[in-house]
Amino acid sequence: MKRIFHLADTHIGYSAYRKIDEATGLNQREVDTYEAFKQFVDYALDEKPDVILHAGDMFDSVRPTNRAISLALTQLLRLSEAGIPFVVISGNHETPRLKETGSVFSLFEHIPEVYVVHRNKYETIELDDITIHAIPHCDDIEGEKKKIKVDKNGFNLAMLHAGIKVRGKPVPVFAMGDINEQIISIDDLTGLDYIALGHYHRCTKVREDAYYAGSTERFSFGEVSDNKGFLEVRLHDDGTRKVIFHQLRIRDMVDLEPVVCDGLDADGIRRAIRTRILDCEPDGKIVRLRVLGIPLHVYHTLDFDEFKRLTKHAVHFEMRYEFKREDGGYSSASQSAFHSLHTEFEKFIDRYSGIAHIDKGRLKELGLQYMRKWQNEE
Ligand SMILES: [Mn+2]
Repeated sequence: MKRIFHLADTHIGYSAYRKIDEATGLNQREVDTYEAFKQFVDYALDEKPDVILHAGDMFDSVRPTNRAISLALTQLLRLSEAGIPFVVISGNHETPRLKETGSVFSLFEHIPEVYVVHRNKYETIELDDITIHAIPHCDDIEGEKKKIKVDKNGFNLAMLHAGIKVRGKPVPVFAMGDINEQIISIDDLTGLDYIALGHYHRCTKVREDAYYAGSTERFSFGEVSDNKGFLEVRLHDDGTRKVIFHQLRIRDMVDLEPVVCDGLDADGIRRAIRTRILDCEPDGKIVRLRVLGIPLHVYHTLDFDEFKRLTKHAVHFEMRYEFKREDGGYSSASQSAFHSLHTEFEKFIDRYSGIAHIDKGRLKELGLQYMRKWQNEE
């Protein structure tokens, strides 16, 4: 029997919101990604799997900070010293657009038991009777895939970082909407014992032999209902397999039940908002509260200072107010406890009316992605 730990999308070095971790003085969300990875490594050291597969986006950006690199290095050395092989492919977040930029992964190449695959092409790694067919994020994933030759002696594993389209469905089903993501099919990948996928952030069984491990943290409210963790894959000698999800303990993210203002008077609305805030015990959490159909005159009577005071120990508390328009529809403006550039940008897009032909959700997503990238490169 072989035991494989499969994880992906740790996005080490990600940061968001303005909350600072008091112990380290660092961005709280950055610390959270470090903690999640460390927690995984602690678990691996206790359980000693035969191999660990990291299916890409280990780092959040092409140029992680020295701190992010140092954190990753420390954890990889712990695994290396314990003799646990660690194989990682580069994902779309950490693959440079220009080859001259060089990959951060080249720093890890000389660590015993650590195998990094980042050269824009398919590579194989042999570990005793396990063959790992690894394809990093690259220009021609479809072409590289064709090079996979399954060796019938021993176990064959594949690693890929991409969105997957499913036969018979017109739209890519497992995609993130990143500008540079690759969307592929895995219909032609057969005869492997297991395919470890990265990129899609929700842990998902795509096929009997192919899974996304999902990310190890929640990176947007779109992931609010996901459990995060990694997969343990047990491959038995008789060809059967068992896949077990292990959940990591990570920061709470809550999208509260919206306050619906219809039928409430001004007092009722103020009380409802206050109750929602207090009931969710926001300290240390990432929270969003939507207030739907609030009349403008009531909005102007809200005690924003009080809301700020009640939510000041949250890692992030986002209030989104949607106003009732004359025609019965909603127009939204969000008031965040923290007016970050991100929030201001989202508010601007929400309010801007000259772009009816543009998908605002998609525009926001792209804009936020660029901002994160600039932030990381600074
Ligand atoms: Mn990705």
